[in-house]
Parts: sequence; structure tokens; C-alpha cells
Amino acid sequence: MGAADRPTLGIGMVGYAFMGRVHSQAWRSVSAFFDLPVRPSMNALCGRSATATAEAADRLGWAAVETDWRKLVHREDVDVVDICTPGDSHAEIAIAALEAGKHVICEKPLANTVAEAEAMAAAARAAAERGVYAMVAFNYRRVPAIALARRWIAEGRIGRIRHVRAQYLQDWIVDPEFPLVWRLQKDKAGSGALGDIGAHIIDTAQFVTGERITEVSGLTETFVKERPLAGSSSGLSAGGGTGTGTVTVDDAALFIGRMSGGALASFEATRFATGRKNALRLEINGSLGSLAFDFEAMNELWFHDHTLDDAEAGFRRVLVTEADHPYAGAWWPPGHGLGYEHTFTHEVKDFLEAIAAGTAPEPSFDDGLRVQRVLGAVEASAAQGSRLTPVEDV
Ligand code: SOE
Repeated sequence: MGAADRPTLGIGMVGYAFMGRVHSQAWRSVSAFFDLPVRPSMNALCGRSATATAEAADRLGWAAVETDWRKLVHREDVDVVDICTPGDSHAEIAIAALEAGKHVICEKPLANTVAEAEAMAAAARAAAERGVYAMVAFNYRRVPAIALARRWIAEGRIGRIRHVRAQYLQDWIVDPEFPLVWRLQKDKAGSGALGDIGAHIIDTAQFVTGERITEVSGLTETFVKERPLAGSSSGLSAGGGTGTGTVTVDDAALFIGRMSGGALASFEATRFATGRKNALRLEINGSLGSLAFDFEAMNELWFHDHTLDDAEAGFRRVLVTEADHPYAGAWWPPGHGLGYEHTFTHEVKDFLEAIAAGTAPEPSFDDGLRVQRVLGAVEASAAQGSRLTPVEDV
């Protein structure tokens, strides 16, 4: 069967900002690089402003435009609804789409609250009984080096896990004059660095280790409490408007915890790490060795084999671009490397393959709910304000 003869799946996407652009790129390119049983067809894009949505559809490659997501989820030519909106609309759109019989892929964090995530996970379980599937878009699972780390841990290469050390460091709001964009508003985003980027390291740590976070103790801080209102914004850049408003989310979140296999874990998510742009870092120490990763050098995985002689052991860099490394073979010759966008292409590839096979794609909404429960527990712990024991000065 030639690529053109494959059955098509009509995609309808809601939102066209940063995530909408990168998802569009993934839908547009996936069939060119992966041999898939179905072909995505970018049938409709939905946004509130007719003019801006039409302009985005034209630029990003969508065939039609809707301005009401309710219409989008009921379109006959839409089989998959891709949700790229802020968290405050995820639950409503996802549940309506699943009830309308559409498969759903939804940006992270799954929702703004645990209650919403529970309702979404319940809707996804009910839909799965009818062969309709849902996935939460934790794209970093699809970094080849992260997928390789999971494979090696599952094979026992680093033995019993003792430590999980995870960080997600950015610096895009260090300037106190940076405007109050939606990611800094609790009613839109649910939480700040915690939900936006902390959610990624929670999911990545659980994915890579195959273990769950079972208990946490957290600390959050909002360093800049008032900011200029946003006049305009696009992705992570924004221009100031008139007046100021209150930041209602955390700028940084730290927590420690325990993994289900007994490891001790530490997590740090911040938008105030000057000089760090998108440093999702993970180090796992096991009884037989360690693995380390930093998204700012995303084609590399560092491996220390502790079974070697001390004289020979030490971290060595594995360039994760070989044909038999996860996803890498579909792209360029060894050493030529992949970037951020490819993680989304891999995500929709896995999603389309699962849908075509009639199996549930991963990460599921239950996985999204798992992350949401960790976020909720960190917030509850931070709000208690009692877990810090004061240290007396000399
Ligand atoms: C902003 O912090 C952001 O775009 C996140 O929302 C994404 O999930 C992350 O991949 C990059 O940073």
C-alpha cells in the first residue's frame, strides 16, 4: 500500500500558539519520516479570533477554521482532537471530545486541578471501552536519550535505583518587567513552574524508572509578586500593557520524595535559573551504575558503569543518534542530531500507531492524573508551611 492509499485520520486542533505551532509541525512532518498505518490530515484549526485563526491555519497548514471548539469536536472530518490551550479549558474540551467519539491528545499538565484530572481520566476510561483513546502530551518521553535511559534501566543496567535527581531550569521571567502572561495566572495555568515544567520532570522520572513517586515534601516561592499586565504575548515572549497585576502562581518549586522502589528523589522546577533556558536534567544513581541527561544537550546520554574497575569507570557520553536508538533511525545519519520539535513528531507517531492498532496510547490520562496528584501533594505540602525546621543562628 502506498502512503497515499493509507486510511486518513482527520485532526482538529484547538490553539495555535507555542504548543499549537510545534504540534502542527509534528502532524505535518510525521508521515514523511515514519511509515505509518494511517495518515493524519490537518483538517481544522480552532481559535477564538476568526482572522488570527485563519492566518495561523494558512501559515501552519490547516485546511479549515473554527472559532467554537464545540463545533470542532462535532465535525465529521475530525477523528482526533488535539488540545493546545491553557489548562483551564483542557477538561471541558477533552471530555466533550471523548463523548463525541473523538480520540484526544491533550497538552500537559493534564488539568488545573486533581478533581478535573480525575474527571478526565474517568472519561478516558469510559471512552476506551468504545475504542476511543486519549493521551497526555508529555513530549520529553520521546527524546531518544530519555527513551534509551528507560530501556537500559528496564534491562537492569544500573541495578537497583537509589537516587532520582531531577531539575527543570528556565530563566524567561527573571526580569520583573516581564508581563503577567497566562502562564503566571493560577486561574488559567493551575500553577506556575510546578505544573508547567515540574510536571515534565515528575512524568519523566516516573517513566524512566518505571516507578511511582509515593510521598513528597514541597516548598514553593513567588519571587516577583506584581508584574506589568500583558499587552501582547506569543509563546514565551510578551509585550507590556498598562497597569500591573498580581502573580498568582509559584515562580519556583522544590520537593523531595520517595519512589515506589525505595529510592530517594529530589525535584526542582524554576523559571529563575539565570542562564538556563530549557535545562531538563535527570540523574539516576543505581547500585550498578548511573545515567545522566540534560535537555540542553539532548542528543547525549551519560552512563557510568559501576561494575567496571575504578581505574576504568567514570561517566562516558553516548551519542544517541544511532539507527537502533529509539526513534533516531527515522531521521539523519549518526551524529547529525535531533531537536525539540522531533519529540512531538515522535509523540504523534506513537499516538497514531496506537490508534491504528486499537490500543491505548501512552502516557494515558491515568498517567496525567498520577502527575496531577503529585503536583497536588506538593502544593498541599508547601501550603502547610510547617515542614521547614528553623535553624538557629550562632
Ligand atoms: C514554558 O515553560 C514551556 O514552553 C513549557 O510550557 C513546555 O511544556 C516546555 O516543554 C518548555 O517550556
